[in-house]
Amino acid sequence: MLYPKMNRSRMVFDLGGVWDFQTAGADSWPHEWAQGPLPAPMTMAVPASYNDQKDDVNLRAHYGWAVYQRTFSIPEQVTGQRLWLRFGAVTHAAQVWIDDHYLGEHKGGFLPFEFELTDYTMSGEHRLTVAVDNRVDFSTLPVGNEGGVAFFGSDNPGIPSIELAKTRCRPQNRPNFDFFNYAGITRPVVLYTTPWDYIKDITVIPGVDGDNGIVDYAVETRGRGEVRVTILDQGGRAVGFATGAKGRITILNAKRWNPGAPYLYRAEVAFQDDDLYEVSFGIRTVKVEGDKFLINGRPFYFKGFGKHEDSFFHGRGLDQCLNVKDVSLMRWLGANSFRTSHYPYAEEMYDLCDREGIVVIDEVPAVGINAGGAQNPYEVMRIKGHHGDVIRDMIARDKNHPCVVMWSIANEPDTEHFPQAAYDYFKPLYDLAHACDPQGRPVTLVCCQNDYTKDIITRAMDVCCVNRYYGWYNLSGDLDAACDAWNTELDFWAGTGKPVMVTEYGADTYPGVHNANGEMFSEEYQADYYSRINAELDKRPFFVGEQVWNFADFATIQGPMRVDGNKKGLLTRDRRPKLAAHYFRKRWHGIPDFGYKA
Ligand code: GCB
Repeated sequence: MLYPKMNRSRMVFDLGGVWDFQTAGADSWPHEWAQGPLPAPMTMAVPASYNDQKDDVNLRAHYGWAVYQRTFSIPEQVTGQRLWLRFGAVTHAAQVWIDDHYLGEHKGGFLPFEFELTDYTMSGEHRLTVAVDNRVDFSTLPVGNEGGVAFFGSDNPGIPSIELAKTRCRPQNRPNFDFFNYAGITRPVVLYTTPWDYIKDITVIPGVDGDNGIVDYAVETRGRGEVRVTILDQGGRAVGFATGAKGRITILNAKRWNPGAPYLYRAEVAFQDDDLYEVSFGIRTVKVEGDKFLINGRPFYFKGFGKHEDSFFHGRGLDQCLNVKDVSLMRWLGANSFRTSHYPYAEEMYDLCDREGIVVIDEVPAVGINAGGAQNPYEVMRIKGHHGDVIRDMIARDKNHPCVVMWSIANEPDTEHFPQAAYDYFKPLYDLAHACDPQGRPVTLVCCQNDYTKDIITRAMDVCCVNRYYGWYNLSGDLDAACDAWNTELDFWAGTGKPVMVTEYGADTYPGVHNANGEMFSEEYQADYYSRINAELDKRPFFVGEQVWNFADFATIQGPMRVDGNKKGLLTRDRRPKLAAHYFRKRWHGIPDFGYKA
């Protein structure tokens, strides 16, 4: 799906601002609210998560539907054009009405969707109503626990007072994942126009032929007519041209897009004399060869993070200033990459990473496919169809970004207790991801700390990505034992002949806690933990990357496992470096992007 852009054939109108908002019931919302102004609205900023915008525990812990509303009028200049209403993301499900017309619904909280409004472009004021459902359960991605009953902490089954109290708890979301379940209209809402006959999609497949760049392209249009494609370099000079909806263009002596040294070309697509759209792309290749991860034919080493879209007040709402700051901090740290744990991020972030040369592992919101071995998640969870949809939609959205070098189809599913079921579930999704990607990027699944000898799906991926907490959740506080465990496990992965990387390892660290003995939760422990483990990872030639957990501290549900959120950040939630950030800064500036393990 193309990102809305303004140019001489298209207009974009931002519907962001302060909307009316009202919470509704757990299972439904009164549809008559769409027929007029909300009965008792409060103000709410869009885009942003709603949870932290007011000082109200009922809003933070709200379970179920909430309704947003605003009015707008459509400028007369759009007459004769098609008009579209597009949402960057609404978490987790949305029902949309314009005036008295129901436009439709969308499931999934992290990908864009749109409706054509052309038939409703009459003059006067329009009322837009967006109902939002934040509930997660066995049918959603990310996965929540069934029932929506509040009870956090260790379960003590059988104690009468607790059992009785549980039945009286008010319903709450029980996410099966470790980040706060922020919800709302979290990304931009826009109206945009296209001409009647218009460009629907553009696919760019870069390649190389010696010093030259090859651009295979495909343009999907509505209506018939001529397609003309001009390639512009960064200085705006035309360096290639073709006509036709599909074709190949050669760029002589093309400059490569490289991590840390990006170069972007633009494909300017014209359709008849009507529509125009410009897409940025980079000339770069990505390939797994043996146990190496190659970008532009050279062995790349991932230095970076698992991240979250998470910040004070905004929750998971788009914050461009924060994104720019985060990328700046990545460079300050000498990092070159991150994973969009645990959901596709806002499109604006990928544009930024294209421009800044930051490498991205792009992940679908498939987190929580794990019932701790008690149940077979592949039987009890009703997610397979939706899982395929989010893979398809994420790749369709992000396929042209040079920053994206790999797709992650899940985080920490159960691959140990039901290994064959996991294989049967994920192998078709792995094949689907490959089939969807015109650029043929590698595909992975990020595996949980478990009995890796039983897991048969992780080793079937193009890159084996492992999340490991030796020295934290296991062998807690004993770094000798943690290094020992890592080495035993690395001997196992060496036998797969594949590239292996760590996509999560870390230690909760409360900023300001210091300890001469380097004990857990202190800043010293976090720094020692990483320096000891990295020394072991460095010895393994097939080990292609280290992504720490996490870039910054982030919000989670309250419970006895978390002190004001997850504190495994190298940075605090307000982006101040902990001791370990200084350790990594020194380390990563000394590790080249390419050839570290050559
Ligand atoms: C994990 C999860 C991540 C958690 C992290 C932790 O394995 O993938 O979502 O936040 O561990 O800190 O426990």
